[in-house]
Amino acid sequence: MVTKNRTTLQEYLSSRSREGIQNDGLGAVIMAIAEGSCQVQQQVRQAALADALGTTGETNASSDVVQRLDADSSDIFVETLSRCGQVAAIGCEEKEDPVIFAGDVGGGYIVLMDPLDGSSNIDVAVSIGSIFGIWQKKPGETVNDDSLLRLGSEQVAAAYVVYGSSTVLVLATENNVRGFTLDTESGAYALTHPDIKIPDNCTYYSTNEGNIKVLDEPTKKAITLLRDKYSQRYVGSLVADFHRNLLKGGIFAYPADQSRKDGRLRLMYEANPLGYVAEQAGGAASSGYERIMDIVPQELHQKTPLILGNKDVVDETVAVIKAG
Ligand code: FBP
Repeated sequence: MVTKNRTTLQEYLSSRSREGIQNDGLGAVIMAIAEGSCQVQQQVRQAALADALGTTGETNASSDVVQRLDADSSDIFVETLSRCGQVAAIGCEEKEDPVIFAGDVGGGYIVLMDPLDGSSNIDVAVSIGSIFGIWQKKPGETVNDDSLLRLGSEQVAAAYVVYGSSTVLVLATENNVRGFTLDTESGAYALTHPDIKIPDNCTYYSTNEGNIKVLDEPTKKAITLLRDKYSQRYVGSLVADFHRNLLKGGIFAYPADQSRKDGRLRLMYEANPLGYVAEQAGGAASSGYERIMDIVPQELHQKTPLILGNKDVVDETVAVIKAG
């Protein structure tokens, strides 16, 4: 078993709660995410064989067509998170309304999730992922729909999973980002990336160049500057593009454009969690106008432009956009 000499995710979380760094409840939420992702990665890898590809024929709150695996992944994570007994509410890309666990069923955490990110890549065997933002319920709070509209800066943890050539779970807590790779033999996640810091040098820029024709002039100028300085990589799955750039140095940009004034990506379960990971790893996340973590949310499924990655390059890009 390749995990033999490695710390497993469970061992890592147990040691943190033993050291009093983090309470057990958060550890249980992370393990519920890990358990769900094991089921999802299995479904993703077997989907064509099980005739589980294709769409449900429905659209979600963002008017995206829901893939069958989107819906299955959502059900899987809602089940594992509710069963862990530590979650008070879940906000999900594929569900119009929050799932709220009242009374003693509900625990102390609020989870916002994109259960399967990169929908356009699901049927073509390209890397996809799952994204989670984790907030702590306010003391004595009776959770309702508004309880999910929290500032990104109030997150206590964030995590994402990449289903690529390997399955990797990245967990961020305050000033601490680690990566765990799934050992498909033992079914356990093992520590493979002990202390992730975004490299000083930016190597890649990731953006859909096909949108350049619908960008305003300042944003077009900003993207052109990135093109002149860095090598392009764009998978079309936010998680996969972000993960590469986090490990190798890079910037991801999905700015606003003429038809999408708020961009394409969602604040609560895409921009906030990955922005939190980026910041804990020494990077930055902006809408092009303000820090993502400072955006006061109005709606569960609201969108935001997103510029994410090496801090100095994010700041430069934002300065060009703001300069008008
Ligand atoms: P979902 O798949 O979760 O809806 O996420 C949106 C997304 O697929 C991102 O993963 C990706 O970065 C972006 O849209 C790709 O958009 P486009 O196809 O316009 O480049």
